[in-house]
Parts: sequence; structure tokens; C-alpha cells
Amino acid sequence: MSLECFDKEIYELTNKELARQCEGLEMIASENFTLPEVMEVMGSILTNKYAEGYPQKRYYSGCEIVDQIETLAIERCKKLFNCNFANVQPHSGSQANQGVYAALLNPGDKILGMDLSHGGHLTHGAKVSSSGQFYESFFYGVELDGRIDYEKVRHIANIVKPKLIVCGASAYPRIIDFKKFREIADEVGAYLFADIAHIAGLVVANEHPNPFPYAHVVSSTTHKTLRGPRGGIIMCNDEEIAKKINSAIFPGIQGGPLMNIIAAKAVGFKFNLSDEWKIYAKNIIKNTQVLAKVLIERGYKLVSDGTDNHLVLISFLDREFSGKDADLALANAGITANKNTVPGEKRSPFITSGLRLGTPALTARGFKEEDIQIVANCIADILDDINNIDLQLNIKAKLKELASKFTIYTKAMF
Ligand code: DSN
Repeated sequence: MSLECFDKEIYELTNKELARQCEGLEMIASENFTLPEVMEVMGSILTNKYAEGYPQKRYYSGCEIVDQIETLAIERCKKLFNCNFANVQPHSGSQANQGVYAALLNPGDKILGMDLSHGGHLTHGAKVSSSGQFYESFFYGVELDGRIDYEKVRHIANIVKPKLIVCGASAYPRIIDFKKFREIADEVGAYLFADIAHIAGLVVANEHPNPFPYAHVVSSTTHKTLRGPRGGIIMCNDEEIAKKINSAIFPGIQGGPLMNIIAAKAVGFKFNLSDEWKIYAKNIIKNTQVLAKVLIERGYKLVSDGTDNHLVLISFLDREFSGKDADLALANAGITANKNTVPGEKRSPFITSGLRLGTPALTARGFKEEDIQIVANCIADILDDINNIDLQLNIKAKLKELASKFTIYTKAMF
């Protein structure tokens, strides 16, 4: 029986979401469009197999085939990131990070990460996350110019003496200097853990420096800029650390791995290893540069005055309206983005004075610099006259027409 006959409600909602994804412009910096081939294997019979353990060391029989699948995923992941060990089982980036902490720390140990309100992630020690509850967390941030001051990080690290330093961010538009972070970590005897979830797709295409050989451990999600299925990975070069990570993920915090997702990660990695991938990553950078240039020309202040990667952060500290207002106005025009705190923030995290915009999803659809120029000018038009609903609806119609030239999917299920 088809899903349409078996569960009409979910079938119809999935198709409505297909229309939303196709007709609007996706500019949430962490979102992307995965390949139909990735979705094909995600929806395959591999979902049926339990395979607690690791290849050749399983607790159930019948794992001969899934062993080969997981081994392929591991080998491709190692090649991609140029490292010796990879664990492809984490169900998400958050669980990958939880696994790294469980492997290297004891409850109560000190960690030093980037402040959530400065662009860090919940799992980098925020008090509402287990990373800030099981461990004693301390933070560095960005300066008013929107950049990390590495001397300040060094100063904080020397006072805190953390056992682990986390680098990597969710809303930082500039290159992260892993070498400097490692020098600081060595100075205080800490592990350096790089969470590259946002920039991994750029790293593997050499559009951002690789955290190896500097980081002791690296984690990432496999969706975001990598365009694979939703999920997590952990990589390292040290055999002892790798053993600890494997035990921390299974049986530490997870049970059976999701073999359909691991297979989908392998398919995604195959794409990431291709020449086509390098072009895609280059196009992300070109498109984000155009987005930044137009917004600056139109009088908008960008945090750090520009970008090196896949995202820009607009600051509305000099405006009457908030990040939330901007988010809602763009949503009325069919552009999804997200409000974000900015350096020197004066509003609450629910309102904010900033907006984060990314180009990976539009680039995946095939948007080129001239298309991004149109989109960026539409964004500036909306922000210039933020309460003009008619304008927002006119732009929505114009962008729907633009979007229709860049088909991403023709069906919701594969
Ligand atoms: N949700 C991701 C982001 O938007 O950056 C972080 O996990």
C-alpha cells in the first residue's frame, strides 16, 4: 500500500513541506538540500537491522553486510578529513559532542567553549545543556569587532585551566585559527576539540583550513554544509582516544546504530570526495561574498564587516527594529533565516539585534552570483521598509518565480 493510502495526513503534510522547500528561499545557514540518492538509502530496508557494536565486533548475528557498509562509511570519512580514525555512529552532532566529552572528561571537569550568545553552540558548555551541567563550563567570545581575540582566549584559558577547549561555532563568519587554539591548549595542558559542524563542507574542499593536525578530536554533523543525511561523526588521529570515543558512543550513550543513516552518510561522503563537490564549496564562498557585498553597499552593518565562509550576520544595533522583526518580515516574503544575537547585544535572545543568513542551500539549488545579487537586494528592500507587508508579498511572488527556475526536488519521497 502506498503512504498516500495508508496515512493520508502525513502524506499530504510531507507534500506541503515539499512545496514550502521548493517555493521559498532557504537561507538558514545550517540547512541544506541533501541528494535524492542519500534519501533513497535513508528510506531503505537497512533501517531494519540492529547492529550494536562496531564492524566485526557486533552483539547480533546477521551483520556481515552492514559491517561492509559501516566500514565503507568509515574509510570515506577518514579520507575526506585526512585522519586515522572515524566513528560514524553518532545520531546527531549533539550526541557526537556528548560522546567526545564522555570519552575525554570526568563529570565536574572544566571545559572552555565559545559563548552561545557570541556564536557558540548549546553543546559547548551552555548551562541549559548537559555539557554545562555535567562539566564546569567557562566561555570565551568575540570582541565588538565580531572576531575572536586569541590573546584573550589564551588569557582566559590560563585562568580557567580547562581540561578541554572547544573551538567551532554556529554563527561565526570568519576563519577559525585551529593552530592558535592548539597552542593555547598545549600551554594549559588541555585537549583541543574542534566542532566543525558548520564549516565541514568547506573544510573538505580546502575552502577553510582543516582542524587536523591541530585538534585532538573533531566532530561534525553530516548535513549542514556537507549535504548528507542528518547525523554526527567524530574523527581523531590517536588510537587511545579513538578507543575511548568508540566506547563512549556505544555502549556509553547510544544503543544500536542507524544503519540506513550510516549508509546515507557513506553516500554523502562519496559526493563530498568528488570534483563536483569542490565546485559547490567554491560557489558557496562566492555567493556569500556577493550577499555580504550587496548588504554592505545597501548600508547594512555586518558583524566583522564581512565573511570568510558560508554565512553573514547582520547587526541591527543601529536600527529601530530587531532580529525578530527582520526574521518575520523575510518569512512573509518566503525567505527563511534566523534571528541571532550579535556582539554588544542589548535585546533578549528571543528578540535579538541580528539576523543570520547562509547560502549553502541556495547554492545547492544552483543559484549563482547574479541570482544572489537579486536575493540580497530583495532582502535589503524588505529591511529598508520593514513594516511594508504589501512589499513583502510582492517580493514573495517575485522570489517564487526565481525559485521555480532552480528545481531541487520533483517529489517528496524517494
Ligand atoms: N541548529 C544548528 C544551527 O542552526 O546552527 C546548530 O545545531
